[in-house]
Amino acid sequence: MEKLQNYIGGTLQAPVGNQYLDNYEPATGQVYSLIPRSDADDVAAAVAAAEEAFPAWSALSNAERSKHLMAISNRIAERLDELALAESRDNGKPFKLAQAVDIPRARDNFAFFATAILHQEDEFHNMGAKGFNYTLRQPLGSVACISPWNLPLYLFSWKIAPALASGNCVVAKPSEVTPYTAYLLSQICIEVGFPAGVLNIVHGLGAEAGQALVENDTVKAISFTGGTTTGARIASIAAPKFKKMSLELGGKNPNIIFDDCDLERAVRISTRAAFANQGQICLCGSRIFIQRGIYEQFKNAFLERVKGLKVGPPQEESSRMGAVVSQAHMEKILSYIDLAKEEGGNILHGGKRVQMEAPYEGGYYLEPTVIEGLDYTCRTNQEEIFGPVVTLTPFDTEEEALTMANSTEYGLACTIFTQDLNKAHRVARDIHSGIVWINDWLVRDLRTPFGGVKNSGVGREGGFEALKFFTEAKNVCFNY
Ligand code: TXE
Repeated sequence: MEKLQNYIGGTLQAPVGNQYLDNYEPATGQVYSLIPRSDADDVAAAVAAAEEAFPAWSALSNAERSKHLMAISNRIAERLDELALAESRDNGKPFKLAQAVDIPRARDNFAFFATAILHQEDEFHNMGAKGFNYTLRQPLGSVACISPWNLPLYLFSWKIAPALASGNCVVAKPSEVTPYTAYLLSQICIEVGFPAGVLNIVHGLGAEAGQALVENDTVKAISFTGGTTTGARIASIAAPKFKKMSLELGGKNPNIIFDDCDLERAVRISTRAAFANQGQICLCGSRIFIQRGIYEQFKNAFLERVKGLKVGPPQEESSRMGAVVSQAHMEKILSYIDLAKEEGGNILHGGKRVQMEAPYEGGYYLEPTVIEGLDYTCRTNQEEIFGPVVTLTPFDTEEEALTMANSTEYGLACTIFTQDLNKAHRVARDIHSGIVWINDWLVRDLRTPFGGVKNSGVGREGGFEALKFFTEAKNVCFNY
């Protein structure tokens, strides 16, 4: 069986302890490769390699660093279909989705930050006759990038690219649930002659390799995306060490449908927002609030559309939804569906595992699930399920919609459907979230700030926000 390897100091290496973990294919439930079970020794070797590479990498001009990053981007483009197939196999998402979204986005992440640094300007504060100040933004040194399983290469590269572009060396840990495309990225780095030690990729469990990386005193910053509980744990270790932290955590995003909306559009986009990637996107609109006057109309049209979402093997052209990422995650989602029933919810559609025929009979397939009749304060409506489960809740007034929408501990994203310009911007202003879409969902402009409020995290990724995170500002004051 294929054994993945760590990428340290420019070479592919077995873990020091020679231990491996099983890597499952969600579509079949079978183990298909082995992942290094790295420990603190592997992390120490990766950090040492990063430290050694840092002086030369940080001394390069932006234009030179840009060329190295563009080489990675171009090679991702050349291997796009192969990477998409690997992502689909590793994660369970439809191949078409990985081909249209995940891998193009990974390519674009490298290209975006490779070119962003060509346009960077530094701040200058003039004091007139007295003198002036200028700000140097200097790279931090070795930084950690820890990413989750839902959008594997997409989120991995979203962190790595700005860290490298701004002159840092990186030790990155992909999710142990979906390590494969990170492994292919290490091959790509070797193919394009990326400088040794600048990017290091260490595989393994969060509690072992991940935590060793967070605890490592040489690592200056941590960029993390994952669960809120994990984020809190990482913060408790890193904060006393005064490391910089960017934490992108969970969401329980409201999708507010006003009765003056374009209904066809609201239904179409809400379906995608609820079930894209089997509902495993932190931005998914999992709580749909519908103004009472159009509740039945929306519900019927939505259900009609959801019935058309074919669940099937990820590589089949007709599959709109593939498998969820793991058996444990499937069981967690099913337990939430049971909880919803206990809480008095009425399952309008779905609610069960989908049994496929061989060779997919062991795969982790779930029906898209629509639930109504729950109070907005119940656990089903407050906790992140992170699967193909959505609730429908009626509301009467704008004020009530805001109260319900803002009631969770999360505050990542919100979607608003209305044709009333004033109302749209008023709700956008008053909603507690870092991201708002009006009459759309998951439209991404890589220059915009990305992140959440409350328990959805701290810090912002994207554009110059990310480049600022990965640098330290130093003010130089000069007196004539
Ligand atoms: O994430 P974890 P999991 C949510 C979602 C999901 C839940 C748990 O609700 O059901 O989180 O998912 C690494 N020190 N999201 O268990 O554990 C880990 O190895 C350092 C939302 O997969 O947070 C992986 O690389 N690192 C989310 C990464 O952290 C640690 C996307 C994320 O794993 C660590 C994914 C530790 N102590 C899940 N423990 C989103 N916001 O998009 C784990 N890791």
